[in-house]
Amino acid sequence: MLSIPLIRWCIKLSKTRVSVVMGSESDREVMKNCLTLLDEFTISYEVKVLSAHRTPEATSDYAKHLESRGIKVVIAGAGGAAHLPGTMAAHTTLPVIGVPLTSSLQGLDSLYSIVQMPSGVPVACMALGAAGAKNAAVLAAQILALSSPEIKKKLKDYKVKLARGSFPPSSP
Ligand code: AIR
Repeated sequence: MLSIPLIRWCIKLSKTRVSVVMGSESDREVMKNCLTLLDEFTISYEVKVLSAHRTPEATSDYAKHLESRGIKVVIAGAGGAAHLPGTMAAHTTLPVIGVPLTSSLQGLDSLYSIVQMPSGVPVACMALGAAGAKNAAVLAAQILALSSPEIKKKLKDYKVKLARGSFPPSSP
C-alpha cells in the first residue's frame, strides 16, 4: 500500500509542466522568486542547473527531450553572456521565457544576450533580476492557463492580491 505523501509525490512528478533552468548555482537565490510563484499557482516544475558554455552537451540534450517528457514551458535564467535561454530555444519548439540576471555589467550584458535573438528563434525576455524571475512564473502560468481553468482561476486570484498589495513590488 502506497503512503499518501508518496502518492502526492507521484502525481507531482507525472504532471511536471515547467522546466526552470539556470546557468549556475549562484543564480538560485534570485530564481527562487520564480519558484515561489509557481508554487503559489500550484504548477509543478523541475529545476536544473545547466550552462550553455560549461555544460553545452548536457544543455542541448536536456532541451531536446523536454517536449517528449510533457514539459510545456521553459524558464531559463542566466547572467553575463547569458546564452542559456537562446540555447534552449534553439533545441525546442516549446515557448522559452528568459530571465536576465544581474552581473558585473549590472545585467546589461545578460539583457542584451537574451533580448536580441535572431529572427525565427524567439525568447520572451523578462525584466532584470527578481522582477523578471517573478514575471517569468506569471507568464508561464498565463500560457498554461490557456488550457487550464484551474490555473486561470489562480491567476485571477493573484491579480486581486496584487491590487490589494499582498504581493509587494520586488526589489531591483
Ligand atoms: N553563466 C554560466 N554559464 C554561462 C553563463 N552565462 C552565468 C550564470 C551566472 C554567471 O554566469 O548564469 O549568472 C556567473 O556564474 P558563476 O557560476 O561563476 O557564479
